[in-house]
This record gives sequence, structure tokens and C-alpha cells, in this order.
Amino acid sequence: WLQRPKWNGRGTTDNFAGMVLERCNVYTQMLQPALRNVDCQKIQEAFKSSSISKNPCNITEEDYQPLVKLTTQTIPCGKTVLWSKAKETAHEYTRGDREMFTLEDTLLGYLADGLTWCGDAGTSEMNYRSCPHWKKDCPNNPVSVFWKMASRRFADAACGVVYVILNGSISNPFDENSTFGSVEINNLRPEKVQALHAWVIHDVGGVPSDPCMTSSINKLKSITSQRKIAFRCRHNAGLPHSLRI
Ligand code: DN4
Repeated sequence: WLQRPKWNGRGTTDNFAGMVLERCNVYTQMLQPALRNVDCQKIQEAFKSSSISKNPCNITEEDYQPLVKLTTQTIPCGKTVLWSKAKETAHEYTRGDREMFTLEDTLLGYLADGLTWCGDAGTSEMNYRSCPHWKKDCPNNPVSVFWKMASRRFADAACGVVYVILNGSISNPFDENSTFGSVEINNLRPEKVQALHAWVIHDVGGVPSDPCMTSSINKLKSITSQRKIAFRCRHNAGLPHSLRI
């Protein structure tokens, strides 16, 4: 007989702990040698412990504190790249310019990118069958709480000019309910963020009108102005060679 899965989301990624360890080794030994002294074994254990033996609908940011402490990293001013609905484009950009960082180019984001994980109260195993879906089950699940926490910290730490890559091929490139619109924009610090520069990337072939002039981008402009952060917007068909405006 087949037991119905408990949750509506995908289960923990196969070999989750092994993948975290492997990614940690690649990142610290090859990608960012400045972090070569971090203890990947400890990081792997802290990551697993964040959700093991816990109700996966009751995860808090504190559950990630040990992991966060082990993955401390400073991103230089002017090198932060945020994105919304444009993950591939943003990563394509930072692959070509290794000095620029999306959250997924930091150790913490690199470890978790694309993975799913959850445990369950009363067992010390990860749940490989199903995990809570953020909309269908509960918002305070391990993956959602992780990205919200990591995004908040990433934005809070940003300084200098901060870039955001947005998707100009959809009707609302700026979505107030997205992580960028609800977490990151509100955690940029006006005293150290010189400006937010938005790049709205659309399909090659042109757009009927300037995406920077749409009501969606105007909303972003008004939020930044309320927050006393200077704002500039450019659009481009495909990725620009440089994000500097
Ligand atoms: P987005 O393109 O709307 O969403 C990016 C991904 O995050 C999608 O797979 C979303 O799932 C998922 N997502 C969004 N909100 C939640 C949530 N509350 N719980 C679980 N999954 C969620 O872009 P965005 O503006 O929401 O987030 C992008 C910004 O936040 C970037 O600056 C990233 O560095 C950071 N971030 C990265 C990731 C990631 O790499 C996830 C969340 C945030 P769905 O809507 O497709 O179901 O995975």
C-alpha cells in the first residue's frame, strides 16, 4: 500500500548532507580561497541540525544561527546583485564577473541553492518523502525561513551601489510580494547604500515602451525615495556587459 505523503512539497533532496559538504568544499577550496579555513564538517552538521527533530512548520530564524555564525562572509561595497524573477539572468551575469555577488554566490546561498530540506518532530531523520510547500502547507518551513533570513541579512549588509536585475518580459517586474519586494528592499540601509540601480532585462527583439517607465517600476522608485535611497533604472535587451550605469 502507498501511504499519502504528509506534505505537498518536494521532500529533502537526495544526499542532502553530502551535497552540502561537497558544495562547502568546492566553495571554500576553489571559489573563494579566502574562506579556506572554514570547517565544512561543522557547517554540514549545523545545517542538518537546523531542522532535524523539529516541526517543519515551526522553524524560526534562530534555528539557523549556528549555521550563520559558521558562514560569516563580507561582500565588498558596490558588489551586491539582487534579483527578482530573473534568477538565470542574474547568475549568468555573476558567472561572467566573479567580483559581483548574488546571494547564491555567497557561501550560505551557494550551499542551499536549489535544495529542499526538512525534518520532523520525533525523528532524527530528514524527511525525504515530502516537505511543507510554502503556499499549500505553511510559511514557516525550513526552506522559506532560510531564504527569508539569508535575504534579509544579505540586504542589510549591502553597501555602496546595490544592483537589482529585474525581468522586463513580464507585466510586473517589481513585485511587492516577492522576496526582493518584501524583504530585501526594506532592509537596505540608506546610511551606507549609495543608490539602487535597477537593470530591467527583456527579451531580445525590443519592447513596445520603456520598461523603466511602467507603473511597476514607478512603485519601486517611490519605495526607494521614501526610504531615502537614490534610484536609477536602465533597461536592456539581454544582459548588459556591465551593470555600471
Ligand atoms: P522570485 O523569482 O519571485 O522567487 C525566487 C524563488 O524563491 C522562486 O523559486 C520562488 O518560488 C521562491 N520563493 C519566493 N518566496 C518564497 C517563500 N516565501 N518561500 C519559499 N520560496 C519562495 O524572486 P524573489 O524576489 O522572491 O527572490 C529573489 C531574491 O531573494 C534574490 O535577491 C535572491 O538572492 C533571494 N532569494 C533566492 C532564492 C533562491 O535562490 C529564494 C528566495 C530568495 P515560487 O514562487 O517559484 O514557488 O532560491
